[in-house]
Amino acid sequence: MLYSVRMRASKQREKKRPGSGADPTGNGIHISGAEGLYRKEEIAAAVDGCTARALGHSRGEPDSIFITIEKITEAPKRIRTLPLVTVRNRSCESARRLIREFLLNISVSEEAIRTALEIVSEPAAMRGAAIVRARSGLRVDPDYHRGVRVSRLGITPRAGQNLSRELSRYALDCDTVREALILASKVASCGPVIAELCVSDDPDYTTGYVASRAFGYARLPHIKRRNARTGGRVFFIRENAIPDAAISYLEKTPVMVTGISPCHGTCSASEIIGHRHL
Ligand code: WAQ
Ligand code: MG
Repeated sequence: MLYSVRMRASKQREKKRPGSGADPTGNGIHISGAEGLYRKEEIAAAVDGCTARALGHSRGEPDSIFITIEKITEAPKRIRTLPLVTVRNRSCESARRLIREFLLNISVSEEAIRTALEIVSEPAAMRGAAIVRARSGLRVDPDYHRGVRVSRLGITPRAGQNLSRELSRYALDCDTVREALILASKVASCGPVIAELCVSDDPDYTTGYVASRAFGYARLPHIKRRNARTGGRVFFIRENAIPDAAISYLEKTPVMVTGISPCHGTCSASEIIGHRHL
């Protein structure tokens, strides 16, 4: 039997003026979140890990930490991670160009890319992701302040060990990379999703990624400037997809990573795009 353990930590606005600024929902400013699927005997350690993370976060000290533990009755869908690669990039300006290059190549429109870049350039208040139609660029998730939170995802201990081994070849075996790759792999396993763009909301984490089934998980260094409080995630869905079906899958369907695809070092964008599926 598996349990979903998820955490969200938030703080109230510092200068309180009701109804103004970055906290229109009254739910507080998002600090950090986490989710995983665990066996019963793993829950205590998972909760400890969530608490430590919430209390030690670079976005600030939370006023409240919510940890939710739910029994999962459905057998999780088993997936592999996306192949991982790092894109050669030296500046924020060229990162934008590379994002466009990747996304245009898989038929995400200029319009949709513009919408997405605006979303991830906002000071991050969302704790979830925006869903944007890949041609019209229309944003379709129902709650703009919250976004859609991908949940009920995990990795088996064995696959976790294999992933650590792969990532450590490139000195990338840390929670941030592991969790982002697991999340992106669930998102990519959602049929209507064509691609994802992610910029961390952590002020000191400047690497983001573009991901898709076509070219895998492509890490982009210098996707934002150091100390910027911007960040966010955007999932591009097929123009005619039904958003509710995708949202329900992303939020509710349990997905477990049971296999690891190869990880690669640094490559140029054209090498990655030219070798679709790596
Ligand atoms: N579901 C949907 N959106 C989420 C989730 C989730 N479970 N968790 C975070 N987000 C959104 C939310 O808007 C955050 O503001 C934004 O993503 C960034 O979240 O290979 O650290 O946890 O070096 O700050 C990517 C690169 C790091 C890792 C991503 O994201 C690498 C990261 P963060
Ligand atoms: Mg963060």
